[in-house]
Amino acid sequence: MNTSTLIAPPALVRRAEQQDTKSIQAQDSAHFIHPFTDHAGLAERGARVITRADDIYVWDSEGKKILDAMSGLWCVNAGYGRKELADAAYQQTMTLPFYNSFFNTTNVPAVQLATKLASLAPQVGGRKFEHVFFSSSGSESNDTNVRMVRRYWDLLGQPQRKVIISRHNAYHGSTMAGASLGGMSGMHAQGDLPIPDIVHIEQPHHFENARPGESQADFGVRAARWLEEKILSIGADKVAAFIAEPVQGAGGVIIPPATYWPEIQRIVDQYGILLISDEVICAFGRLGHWFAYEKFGYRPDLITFAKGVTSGYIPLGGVMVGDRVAQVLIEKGGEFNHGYTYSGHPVACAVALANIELMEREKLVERVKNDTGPYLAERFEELNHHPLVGAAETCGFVAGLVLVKNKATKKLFDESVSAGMRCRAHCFKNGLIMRAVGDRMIIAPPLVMTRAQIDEMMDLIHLCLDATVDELRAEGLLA
Ligand code: PXG
Repeated sequence: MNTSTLIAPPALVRRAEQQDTKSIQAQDSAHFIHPFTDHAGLAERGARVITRADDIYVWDSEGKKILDAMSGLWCVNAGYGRKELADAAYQQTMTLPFYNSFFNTTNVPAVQLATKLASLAPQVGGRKFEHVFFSSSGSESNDTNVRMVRRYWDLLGQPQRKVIISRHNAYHGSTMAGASLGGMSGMHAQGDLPIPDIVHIEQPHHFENARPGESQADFGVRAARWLEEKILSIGADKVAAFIAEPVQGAGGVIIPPATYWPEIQRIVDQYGILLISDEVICAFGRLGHWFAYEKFGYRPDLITFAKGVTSGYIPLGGVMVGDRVAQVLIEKGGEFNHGYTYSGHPVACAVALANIELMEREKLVERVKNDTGPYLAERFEELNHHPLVGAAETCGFVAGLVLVKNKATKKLFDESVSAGMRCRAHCFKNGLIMRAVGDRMIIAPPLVMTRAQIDEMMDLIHLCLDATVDELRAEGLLA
């Protein structure tokens, strides 16, 4: 058998590549409904067509090379073009492309991956993670969390414990439960969300939420106590769980003060509520650890993961189930009436295993923790001297900066100026993908990025910030 014909791109893809950008854009606009997209606007502008990728770069259909400082969408941790991952998918597809894990059945890659993940999740304060539930995305995993948390309290004879507390500006996915858990007002405004029994507290964002002159440390404790106030106002016996990202990603890379997580831990312990750590972005090396709770030293009961587990090469997500919940579900629970066709998908699990092996071999997690992460922090710190930057900070391999109108007073631009979108346009023009969340510019580079590539990225960031300053000054929007 000639294997090269088997892994060649299918005819449809080949044909698409031979078409010109305009006709792909026309077909796109005629048939493809994109996530989070204004389609009338997209039809006018035409979508950017990304055709291939290698290492930390992607290319568009016009042949333009772009440094992808967002790892696709926070997920291509191992970088693009990793043959090991393609080989793993190919081998597993030819061996067993699919079989379900319902009805007393299992498959080898899923068992191996669950075992591997259990070995990677560090034990903190005597809590262990020996069980994994698989899904295909972060959203599905958070739906699983809602069902598991409710089942847990039902089994313990406390069915009135229903309320899950989350935070404004959190992102936990786009399904009904995911979007409800998330704290994005624009999502809640469409379709009567949140669903009942999900409530939100304010985020621990020092730049936006601290009082004038309040230290990071004081603010961190005060922000955590919003959780306690909420628990007391609802009644502790009605609260099931608190869910949070270790560092808020889609909300704009919001890094909590060091005092925040220890105080959160005190509060969840005091009131006995479950803690869900949504690590869809933060796990698999993003913060220099396999799982991010280790960095902050807290003890979750459930951990959501997705994205980096396969470096985004194939959809896979899941929930690491801590022993507190697993024991109750397994010993008291009987059948848990929940599961997805693709729970434990053999090809996705095989790719995840290959991805983890690759990350271990190349010591990517250690590199981010001890070498490239600190170097990125050092280089990003320089941006605090840039006239347009109010505050720039990093945590492992995520980083964010806020664009300000007045550096001395930290005054923000009017929303109508769209400073972030202007900056983002300069980034694309100059071959850099950086995301704008309002006027926060954020990055989450592939973990394979070298020191030299960090320098290359920083040169581009400086160039794009300078170009944004020139544009704003030319229009009289900046002094
Ligand atoms: N939790 C967190 C913390 C996430 O970041 C999800 C759950 C949902 O995962 P799925 O696989 O269902 O998308 C995410 C996803 C952005 C952006 O604009 C971020 C995500 C997804 C789409 C856009 O930064 N994160």
